[in-house]
Amino acid sequence: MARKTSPRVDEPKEDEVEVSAQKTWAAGVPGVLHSMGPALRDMGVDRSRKTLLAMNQRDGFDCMSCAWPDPDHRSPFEFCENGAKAVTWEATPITVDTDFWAEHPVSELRQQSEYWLGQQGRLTEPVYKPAGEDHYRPISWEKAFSILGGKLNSLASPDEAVFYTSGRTSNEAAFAYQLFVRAFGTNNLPDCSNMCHESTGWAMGQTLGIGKSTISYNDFGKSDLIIIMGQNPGTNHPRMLTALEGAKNNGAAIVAVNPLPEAGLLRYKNPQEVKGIIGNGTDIADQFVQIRLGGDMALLQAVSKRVLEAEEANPGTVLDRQFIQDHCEGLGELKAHLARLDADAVLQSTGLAREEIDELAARYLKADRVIITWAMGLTQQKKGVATIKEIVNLLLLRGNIGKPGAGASPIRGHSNVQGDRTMGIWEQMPPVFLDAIEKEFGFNPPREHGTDAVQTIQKMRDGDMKVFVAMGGNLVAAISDTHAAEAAMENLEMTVQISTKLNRSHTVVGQEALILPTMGRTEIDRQDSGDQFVSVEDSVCAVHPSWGKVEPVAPNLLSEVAIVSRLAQATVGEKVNVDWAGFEKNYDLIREHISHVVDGCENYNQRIRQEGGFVMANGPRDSRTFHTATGKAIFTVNDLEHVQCPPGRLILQTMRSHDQFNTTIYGHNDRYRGIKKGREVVFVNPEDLAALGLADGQYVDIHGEYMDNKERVLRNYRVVAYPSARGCAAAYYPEANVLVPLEFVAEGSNTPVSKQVVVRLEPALNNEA
Ligand SMILES: Nc1nc2c(c(=O)[nH]1)N[C@H]1C(S)=C(S)[C@@H](COP(=O)(O)OP(=O)(O)OC[C@H]3O[C@@H](n4cnc5c(=O)[nH]c(N)nc54)[C@H](O)[C@@H]3O)O[C@H]1N2
Ligand SMILES: Nc1nc2c(c(=O)[nH]1)N[C@H]1C(S)=C(S)[C@@H](COP(=O)(O)OP(=O)(O)OC[C@H]3O[C@@H](n4cnc5c(=O)[nH]c(N)nc54)[C@H](O)[C@@H]3O)O[C@H]1N2
Ligand SMILES: [Mo]
Repeated sequence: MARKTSPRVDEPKEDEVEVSAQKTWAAGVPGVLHSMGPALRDMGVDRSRKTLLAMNQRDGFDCMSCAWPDPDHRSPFEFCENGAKAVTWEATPITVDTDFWAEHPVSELRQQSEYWLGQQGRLTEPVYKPAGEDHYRPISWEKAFSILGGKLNSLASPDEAVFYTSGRTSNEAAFAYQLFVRAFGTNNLPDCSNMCHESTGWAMGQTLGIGKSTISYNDFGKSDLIIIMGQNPGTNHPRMLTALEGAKNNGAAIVAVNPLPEAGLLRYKNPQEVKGIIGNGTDIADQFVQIRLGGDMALLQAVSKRVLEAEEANPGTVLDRQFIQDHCEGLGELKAHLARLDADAVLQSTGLAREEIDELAARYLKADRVIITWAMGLTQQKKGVATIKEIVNLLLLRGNIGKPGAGASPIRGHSNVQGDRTMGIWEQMPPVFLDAIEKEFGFNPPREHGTDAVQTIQKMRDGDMKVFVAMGGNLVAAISDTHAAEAAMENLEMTVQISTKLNRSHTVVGQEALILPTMGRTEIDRQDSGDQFVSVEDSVCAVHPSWGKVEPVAPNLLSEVAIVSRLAQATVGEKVNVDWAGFEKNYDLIREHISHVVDGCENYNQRIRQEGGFVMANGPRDSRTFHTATGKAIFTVNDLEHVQCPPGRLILQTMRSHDQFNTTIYGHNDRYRGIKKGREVVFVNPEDLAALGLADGQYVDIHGEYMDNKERVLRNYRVVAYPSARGCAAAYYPEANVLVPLEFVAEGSNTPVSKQVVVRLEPALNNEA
């Protein structure tokens, strides 16, 4: 198929980066214009209208950019600038044509940037790279499945294969995929969640009995105080700003805890309201707590301690004693532990003044209904699990779980990462789930835990893995320690990517490699029984259908469900009693099985068809029921640990710019932070620069420092003087993954510690002033 338009790859040169003052507000008219521009340019009016106006509507598709929930009353423009970018990126009519593969050897593609790869357009046909060759070549679907099925069946053990999932995959595709993988015989089902909210899952699971948000969308409007920790909603969950503005209008106070003064946290101009268009917008944060990287655990302990002291001063007036008595355990231990909290260690760890902590505590004490939200700033910390347990401690003290306007709310990343987990994409699914599979399908799934993302790379490195299959995503770029991860991938016999577009993981390959192109969520999914919808679960456990709206970009594309169904037939065939072919014909059949297997999804086919779908049951939220070992919510004791940063070093976080979706680079600007035409920048506080003898605009090499003493370095980064917390620097992910050691993981969740890398900046070798 010929390309409809040639790709536009306007990549800036390294030294073109322009830096201007950071913005103090987010969205507003420029947000809307920025969102429509690329869509109209790349897709034309008709495709833009069909996609943008169908986003997040009841009969449309679920936006694939993030897992932010939808309000009951939706605006006709229920999308944001970054959602529009995600849709434009997927629904582009530009395609990779057949000649492309002969023109570009894999070794050449490997030298290209993520941006360039994404700009080549949508993948349209299966391609195969045989061992010993440097080119992919187009092949038929039948051939592709027979190569992969044959390879999988030739392995000495099913555990020599690993099946990764990224979080865009629908519930239907995810359920079918994990079923196939378990029927094949392994629990090696790592996912992007391992690098994302895994710390949340563990912390909330152990203390509240469920790893999901305990609020629903409408709770934002009922809250007195919303504390946003380690999250940049202006860029990563822009529609959250509308909910925050609504909460403010209802009288809520908002506190932002972040080392960076992120634009969306400070001020918001709602593009859907007149005052957002012509006025100054709404001030969002009432208090900005500029914390040091990794200081949140100390802050939360200090606030809880103040709450307990207030109770001691005025017994019976501060704690929710009834709630604690009926529903919680462990308060005595927490009290004893916090009594010993070292106030100096808190100040050192947080970098805050005592008064700032007092102010936050006073706000917490004044509020009857408190929500705490968080994202990667907390989960990707060495003490991420413990920090989130401290959020639970603080909320439990005043009964802020399971009442209107209150709760613990992790804000998920990928649009269906939560649903994928619900459907069984996890290397450690509990026995009840595996029992239900056995009962439904009559085969005994493996019981031994599989490997998570980090363990997967380690096993590849050690030669214990042979085949890697990815349902979406870009693991080699997303995981820590890029060079180690690349070497591990290249150590494999076969790598397989099921994807919409090219990325780095298609270029760092095993001896043999396959690319299986798939349809995206925007596209009409026609099967034998008619047009199919799929379903997804958002951050607050609402499950709803998603209908594709535009013609698939190429006739030869298969849906994710179809790919899984055919791969299963080619691999496990009749060995298990599953109607794989039927799955592809009618997704209702998959949903019927989901009803029987997945707890909380009873009558799935019927409930998903109700207006707006349905909300998954949630013990803490609905009835203050806690499915922990003891049936109680648990106060936990967590030993404070301070991030150690030797003199002359900085702690570096790796984060997203405004122009990217994870490893997908839409462009080279980071509008709110004042960066244009470049990503190779490192943000440093001006006083730190002075102390280090460095200057704004200077080029430096960033050296990672870790106890293994391996050289990890990013060369030639432009220093940007930026009002970050003292001692804390920032650079963009995925590039900065080069600096994050594979073995440096969060305690208890094995998530790479992407927000706490000790680095040394040195004047760039090849660019000295
Ligand atoms: N447009 C767009 N939307 C996205 C994504 C995207 O890439 N682009 N990615 C999606 C995914 S998968 C995810 S998981 C989410 C990610 O959403 P975020 O978690 O907002 O993503 P990050 O850019 O990693 O931002 C982390 C934020 O935490 C702060 N932070 C870092 N370390 C600390 C710390 O120690 N303490 C505190 N209090 N704050 C800290 C940073 O300054 C930054 O504001 O977004 C989702 N939505
Ligand atoms: N240093 C550092 N590392 C991080 C993070 C960080 O903050 N710092 N964040 C971590 C987080 S939170 C996450 S979630 C991971 C993300 O890790 P991944 O989920 O693995 O990465 P993505 O970049 O989201 O994957 C993008 C690719 O998915 C494919 N794709 C897009 N849509 C579809 C679809 O509908 N179907 C299929 N089959 N494929 C599709 C496209 O080929 C695209 O190139 O990265 C993690 N890595
Ligand atoms: Mo994520």
